[in-house]
Amino acid sequence: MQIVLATGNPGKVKEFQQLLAPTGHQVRPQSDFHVPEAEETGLTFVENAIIKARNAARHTGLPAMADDSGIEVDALDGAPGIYSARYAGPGADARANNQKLLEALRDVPEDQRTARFRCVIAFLRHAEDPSPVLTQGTWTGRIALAPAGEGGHGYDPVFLVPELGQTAAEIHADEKNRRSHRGQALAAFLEALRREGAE
Ligand code: ITT
Repeated sequence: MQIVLATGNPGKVKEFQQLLAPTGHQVRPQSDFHVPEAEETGLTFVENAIIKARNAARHTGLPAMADDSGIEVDALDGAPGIYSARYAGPGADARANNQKLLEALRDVPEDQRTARFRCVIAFLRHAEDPSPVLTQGTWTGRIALAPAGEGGHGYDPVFLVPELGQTAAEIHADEKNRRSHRGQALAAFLEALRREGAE
């Protein structure tokens, strides 16, 4: 099946392509179709994922999937959450977001720096699909005291995987995909598609 991937984030595109490579699905980023970015006006990951997938389905006439994700930090009452991409302001880059997060946690001791990545995937068979497929994944860890690693994207350099003692930017991409919120949400999505095909 040809599916449009409704994201403008190259880090997500790379991970989706790695994760979907062994499947038969042909997933093409929305930039291939010149889809304009949707405004994320939702108040939840679910709402924003649906908004983005619907926008791409509308502009292409093809089935579309979107990922809305972010990081929730317990010491900040779950912030930045759905606002993760724009934590340090509109158009902020990853470095600025990470710096702001480390600053906000400056006085928070290691054992209280717990956090989790969340990812919701929405899939719409067509723009007016009344029952989108929705799946989600969570990845629990801690915010590091300082950034480390060159891999990944976004908050990966400050997201410590406690079992490995390394940040998400220090581990191999395959290792991240096996553990990550996105990997889990995508595995659940592929399972839902398989079940739908079987029905
Ligand atoms: P699209 O909306 O175009 O998909 P975006 O980057 O704006 O791109 P979101 O609104 O879903 O996407 O924001 C998610 C932010 O959460 C993203 O910009 C990262 O900063 C962070 N994030 C999500 N998944 C991540 C991951 O696997 N590693 C590091 N940071 C991640």
